[in-house]
This record gives sequence, C-alpha cells and structure tokens, in this order.
Amino acid sequence: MRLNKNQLDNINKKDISEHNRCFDFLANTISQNGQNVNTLIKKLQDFQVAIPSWALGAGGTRFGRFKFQGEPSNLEQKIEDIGILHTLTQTAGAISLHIPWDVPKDYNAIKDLANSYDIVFDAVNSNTFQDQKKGKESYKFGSLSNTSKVIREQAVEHNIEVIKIGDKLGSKSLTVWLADGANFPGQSNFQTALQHTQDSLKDIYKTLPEDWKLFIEYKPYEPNFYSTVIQDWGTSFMLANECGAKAYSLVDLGHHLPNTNIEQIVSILMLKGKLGGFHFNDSKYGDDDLTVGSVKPYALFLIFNALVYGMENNPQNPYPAWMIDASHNIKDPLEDLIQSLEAIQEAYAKALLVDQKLLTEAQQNHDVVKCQEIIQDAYRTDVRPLLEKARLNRGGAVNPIKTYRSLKIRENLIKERGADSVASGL
Ligand code: LRH
Ligand code: MN
Repeated sequence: MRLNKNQLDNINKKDISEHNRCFDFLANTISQNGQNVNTLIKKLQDFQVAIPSWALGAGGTRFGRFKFQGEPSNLEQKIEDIGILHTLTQTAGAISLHIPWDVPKDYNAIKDLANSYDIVFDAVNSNTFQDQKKGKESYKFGSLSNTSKVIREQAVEHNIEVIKIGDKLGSKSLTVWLADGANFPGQSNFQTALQHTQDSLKDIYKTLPEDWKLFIEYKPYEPNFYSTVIQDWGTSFMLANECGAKAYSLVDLGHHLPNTNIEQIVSILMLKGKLGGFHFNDSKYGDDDLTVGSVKPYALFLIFNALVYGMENNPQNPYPAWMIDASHNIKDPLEDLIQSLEAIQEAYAKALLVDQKLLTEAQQNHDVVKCQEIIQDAYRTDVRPLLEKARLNRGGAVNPIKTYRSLKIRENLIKERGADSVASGL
C-alpha cells in the first residue's frame, strides 16, 4: 500500500482554513516574542525519528498478546508501514533494525524500497538476550559479561555480524543493550561481570568502521530482577569512555527508576559529549513502553528543554539519534506510532519556544519564579499549528490520525495481508 498526494490533499482541504487561522495567530505570537517561525519549522522538519522494526505489530506481556490484524509479516511490509507513517507525518524518515529479527534477504532490493519512501537505515540493534537458532551457546547466564570466554566470544561475533549487516544498508551506528545481570544475591560477581563486559565491548568497538558510532543502552532491571550489569547512565558513560571517542550512551526513557531526573542525565551526558541518542516512549511504573507523552508529557518537555540547550551550547556532543522504542499491546501499532511522533514534535517545538537567554538571566539572578514562568509559558503554548505547517509544507497530513482513519488504511492492509499476518519482534 502506498499513499498518494491526492488522497492526502482531499482530506487536508477540509482542515486547511481552520489550520491557517490558528497558524497565523501562533506565528504572530512567536514573531512578537522575537523568534523566527520559518527557522522553527525547518528544525521540526529536520527532526527525523527512526521507527523500530520490532514495533510494527501487536506487542504483549507474559500475561498475553492480543494480535492485531494486517500486521507486516516481513521486512518489506514493515518498510511499507513506515512509508505510510512518513507520508502522513513527514517525521518518520528512518528505520532501526533489530538483528536477527529483521535480516534483509536482498540488500539492494530492501535499500531501493526504503529509498522509494525516503527512509534511511538508522542504528542497527544486536540481540544477545535471546538464544539464537544457529548460536551454539546459551545466553541464559549472560552474553558479553558471561563467565564463559566461549559465550562472550560468541556474543562479540554476533555484534560484529550486526555491524556488517548495517554497513551494507548504510547504517552508521550499533546499539548494544544487554539483559546481562542476576536474579539472586550471590549469583554473580559484579566486578568480574563488568570487567568482562568492558573487555567484550572493546573487542566490538575495535571493529567499528571509522564513521560509525556505538550506542550503549542502560537499564536498571528486567529481565534480571536483582542486578543488571549496565544498570544506569553512569555505568554506560563509564563504558563509553573506556571504549573511546565513537562510543556513547543511549537513553531509553523507560529505563529509569521512578522519579529519576532524566533531563539532568541528558544535560550531563551532553556536557561530556557522550549523549548518543534516545529510545522514546513513556511509562508510569517500569519499562512500560507506552505511547510517547501519554503519561508524563511535561517530563518529556523538560527533557527536550535540556536537549535544545545542549544542542545550542555543547558542540562537543554530536547530533543525537532519535528513535522510538515502544510496544503496542492494545492500540493499532501505526496509530500508536503516529501519536508518539506527534508528542515528540510537540515537546521539541515547545522547548524551541523557551527563551533560553531570558532563562539564563533569571537563573543568574536566582529569580526562581521567573524561571518557571519562562519555561511554562513555552509549555503552555499550543504548538500544534506549527507541527501541521511543518507537515503540510512537506506534503504531509494536517491531521495524521484523522487521515489514517478516513483512508481506511488498516482495513486496506488487512485486505492486502489477511487478518492473520504476524510481525516478528517483541
Ligand atoms: C530493552 C529495549 C532495547 C531493545 C529491546 C527491544 O528493554 O529497550 O532497546 O533491544 O527493548
Ligand atoms: Mn530501548
């Protein structure tokens, strides 16, 4: 299924006059505050988020999975789905593959297909948290941290294999997330486990192509429930420094203990030039992988406020990689991803409206009340007309969810793929 411009124009035209009225009002307000509307729109358009290849079907938990009809059952159909997302939102111009869940059969054909949708290949993800059919050794007791040298080497080899796959697709980064840890006190030696992990990551790092990055993703718990080797940002930061200049920390929003100040972590990593990228999602309790901005939209805004400050003041930190990592247990995966993309753009746009100069001044003067007024003035601004304009100018939908439903995209995908097609992934 491929959407065409006429289909979108037909639906957009019903919303254009209301959009123009709201946009003109907002653009006027923004100009009066001394900001350039076109610069903001350009930044929003350049902000492309990678869609996870493992989150285009129905997700689930150990208590069950409620399948969703018309799921993409192969990589070609997954790229097609991301093509639909990108056509509607104009902000989903990349895919992040998880290996071995999504190994291309025909690399040139897959690259041509992705290219035909203006989709590039972002970070590739290795998987040493599940035993692989062809893998001889089990990762039950860990992979890069395992006490067995043979198992560590098998895991290192897998990561080197994933880099080769990504290199053939034009990807420029490898994300390593380890489930490695322990379920019981006494089960593992924390020092030995970390040392093995560090040495194994260095073996992988040595094989990184010159223009590649290594993203080290941390997580406090699950699937291990007593200790996790790479449990927090500090451990990831330490390992990235041990590896070298091309290694960075990856911040998955769901990988923090309750009430962790994530915007402070983001600020510190950018100051140290070690913020590699994000896995955007939202959560109430654990690694819930919920729709971005569905539970804590203000926290997301504060994270983007720290990001905007860092992107303006920390040239030592490269432009971060933006990826979604969510699971769709009850929503239509594509509608869920559209809502996440909208929430990300909205938080970014609100953060761009923060008068950073005025804020720094108020901070210097310890005018605490004014500091809050400045950031909340931006947060309380309805920026949706700006997002709409950014999409419209690129041929997207004024209202992606409305257009998705009006065009009966899910119904058409079910017709094409059948009700029982199932996507690989989580
Ligand atoms: C671990 C994680 C990691 C992926 C997996 C699918 O919780 O966030 O990024 O490999 O989800
Ligand atoms: Mn993640």
